[in-house]
Amino acid sequence: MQIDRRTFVAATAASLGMAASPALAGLSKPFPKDFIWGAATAGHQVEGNNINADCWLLENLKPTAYAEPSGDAANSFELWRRDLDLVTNLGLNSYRFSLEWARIEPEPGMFSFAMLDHYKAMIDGCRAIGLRPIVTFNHFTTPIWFAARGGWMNPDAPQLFARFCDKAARHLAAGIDHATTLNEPNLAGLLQSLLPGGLLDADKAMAAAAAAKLGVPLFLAGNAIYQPDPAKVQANLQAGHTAGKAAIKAVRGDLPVGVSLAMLDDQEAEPGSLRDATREKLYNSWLRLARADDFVGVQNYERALWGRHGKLDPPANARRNIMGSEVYAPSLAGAVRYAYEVAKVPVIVTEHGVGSDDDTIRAWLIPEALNHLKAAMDDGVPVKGYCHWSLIDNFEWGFGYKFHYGLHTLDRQTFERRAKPSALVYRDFVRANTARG
Ligand code: IFM
Repeated sequence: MQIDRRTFVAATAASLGMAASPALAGLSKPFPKDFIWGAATAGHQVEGNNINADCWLLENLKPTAYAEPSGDAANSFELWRRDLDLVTNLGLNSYRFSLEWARIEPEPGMFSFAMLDHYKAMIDGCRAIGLRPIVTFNHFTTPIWFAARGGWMNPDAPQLFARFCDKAARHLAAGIDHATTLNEPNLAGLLQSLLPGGLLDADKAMAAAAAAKLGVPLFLAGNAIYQPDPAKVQANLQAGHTAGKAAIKAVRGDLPVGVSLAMLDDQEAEPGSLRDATREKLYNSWLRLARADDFVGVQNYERALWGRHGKLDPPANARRNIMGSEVYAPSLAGAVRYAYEVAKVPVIVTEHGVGSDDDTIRAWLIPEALNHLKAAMDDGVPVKGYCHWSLIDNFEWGFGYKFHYGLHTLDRQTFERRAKPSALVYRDFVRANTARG
């Protein structure tokens, strides 16, 4: 029996318990054929046994602010080929992953060729099956020795990071498609308005325990929420981005380099709201810095409604993520539009997704958000790609394995990955809405 595409789409949607949406039926003007369609992970969250990293030490400390240690994670250090297959099975053309600085430089100035070769194999492995590797040079975690020298509070931090970028780029840059230096370096400020109270104190106590254990004045992890001098950390991260990018560019000038920023879709809920002041505080200096980059990475998960005195509650009927925050499909496009307005360089969505045990929310969100993203592109915003966070359920930092962002489930004992229905929705959207030929 022959079925036409509309019937097929409706049948697929019905099998997923959804009505066929215009998103699945195909956009009138498709995404460009060279659009980057990807899924993302980060080393510490999926590799497992990242024992020289700051987070590993903190996860296994008393007191710790972590719900549980990362342990084996998804064992992607061994099983990365399986991960690449998951990406291609969805019909995507890109994989975003990160280098683990602590593996490559486990002691200051001691660089491991074996570990560089590991990441080279991943990059070559992507290329061999037609995937464009988007490589994050640093996704939060730093080596224990770096954190024990004060982390990003250390005035030497930018140069230490640039030295790592230089070594990594010499080994790896040839095969990389797009590189980002840092992941969400603006996050600490943002987290203070997003995370449950009490976490800041727990983070501070944990850092103090780590410093005492190592006999150093300050232990500051790459993902520390509590920072003794946030302005100094921001200045060093910005200098680190600039120096790291220069080091990568010195090796391969034509490699597109950017930085990935955590961005809400900030909306003005009433006149005189704190929206613009918040944008100034959380993103603008980074977005201005990104004007000198090849692209800016945008990572969006929610919107924020700003009133005169602070953030307002989401509407009562809002869909919610596992943290209780609103899941608002147009938020991605809103954040992307603002990033472009200030940075004025092309955008790559390096992360977008939802933390939820209810996969129907993810299945709803993906096509809806992508339709809004396409509308922004049709309005002239240059968006080069979209990477969904995350390829698989993984170690969600302080929340451990309780929070699920994956397109695939993860069995933590067998390491089996299984596609969720939302993964198929993403696959079908890409298939139906990308120009061919
Ligand atoms: O898991 C994180 C990722 O490491 C950075 N961006 C947000 C994700 C979901 O919280």
